[in-house]
Amino acid sequence: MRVMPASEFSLQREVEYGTPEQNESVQRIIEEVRRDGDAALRKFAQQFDGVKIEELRVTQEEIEAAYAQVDESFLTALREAAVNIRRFHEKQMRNSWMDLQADGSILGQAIRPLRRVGLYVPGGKAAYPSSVLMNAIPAQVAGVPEIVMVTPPATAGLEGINPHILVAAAEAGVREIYRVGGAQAVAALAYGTESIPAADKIVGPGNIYVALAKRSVFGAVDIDSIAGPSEIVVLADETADAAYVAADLLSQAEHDEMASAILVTPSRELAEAVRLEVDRQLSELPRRDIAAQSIRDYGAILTVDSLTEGVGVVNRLAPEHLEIIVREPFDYLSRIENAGAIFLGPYSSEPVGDYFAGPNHVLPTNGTARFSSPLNVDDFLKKSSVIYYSKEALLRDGENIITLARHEGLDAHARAIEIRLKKEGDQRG
Ligand code: HSO
Ligand code: ZN
Repeated sequence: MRVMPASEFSLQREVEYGTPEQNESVQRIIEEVRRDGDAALRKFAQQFDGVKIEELRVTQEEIEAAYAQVDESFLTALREAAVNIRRFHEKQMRNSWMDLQADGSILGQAIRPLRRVGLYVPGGKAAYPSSVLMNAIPAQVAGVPEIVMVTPPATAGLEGINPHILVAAAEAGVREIYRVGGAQAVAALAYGTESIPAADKIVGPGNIYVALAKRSVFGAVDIDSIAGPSEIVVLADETADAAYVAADLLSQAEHDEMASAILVTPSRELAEAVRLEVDRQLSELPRRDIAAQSIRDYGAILTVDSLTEGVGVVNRLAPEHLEIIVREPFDYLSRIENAGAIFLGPYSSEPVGDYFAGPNHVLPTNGTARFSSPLNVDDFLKKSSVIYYSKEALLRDGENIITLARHEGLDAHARAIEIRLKKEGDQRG
């Protein structure tokens, strides 16, 4: 792992917009699904997944069979995680509000859940039950009545859908599951087919085809942000345990070859100890090929003169995950401006947040923590403004409204107010 002064480092990361061929093929798939509906979904399942599909919807019996295939310990852990995730997201719930003014007017905001949300779950090795919980539970807490899941008909190395994914979906309250993946699944959720009614929003990670399809249907439906490779920055001082720091860096590096794991520290001793530890621990990892490449291409140990300088580096990197392992971690919290999730102290290892603590693990990547937030209940709510004007208020404000409307050359606007002022004014006077 390279060690260098932070001032010499810059993280070069490109947003993936796909090749022209990939974009073209996604457009073609979307158009075909719009035109041929279910028939197109069956055709693409045959073509891309090598599966002949009879029934698109996963049956209740299949979900029950999935329960029989997962370990008791998995189910227990999953359920406890779900409780924590639900409890955390319930804190985010907001209520409609109405404000009664002295003149009898009422202004407010009506908050409503989205009606139907589609959750994409990828089919490859990255079919994570934890991500099913993280995407579905906030929607459920928001009160979304229809949460549906789509996932490719065969999960890497398995005949059908990974039973752990089916169980996670059922535990998160997803009652409608379809075996369809790729760009065709996104198109089905956006525009609807005979068997799959259209949704209002599509969330969840996927490969480049899924990402391009989501970008393309955005506008017809809402989408979540498009996740880039995982990132972790550890800000640590000499009190940190090098083995812990190395282990946490590797926990993200193993996600994929383009994941980025960075240590920022004023301690030369820690820098050197972590460098050695990363190499030692890497050799023991089952996913060492992925992790090693990630560490080589996107990993770094950045030395700084002080923790204050380190905080500046962190804010510039705006990492998805930040761990602060220093003597007094809370002293630094208020100075962190850009980070998706902040883990404080030696026991808040990132996997605690990935799986269990309760906060969402769908987080802004690629520097977008500068302006966006973790997936949350608000992502599944929308607001309507509520306006009730009393007669008194209209008589008071009418002239101002007319002035602004005439200024914009919108006479019909002005008259809509005038007609009322005239009638109500006459009655009054
Ligand atoms: N760290 C990943 C989420 C995840 N980790 C899922 C394990 N499973 C992205 O934040
Ligand atoms: Zn992770």
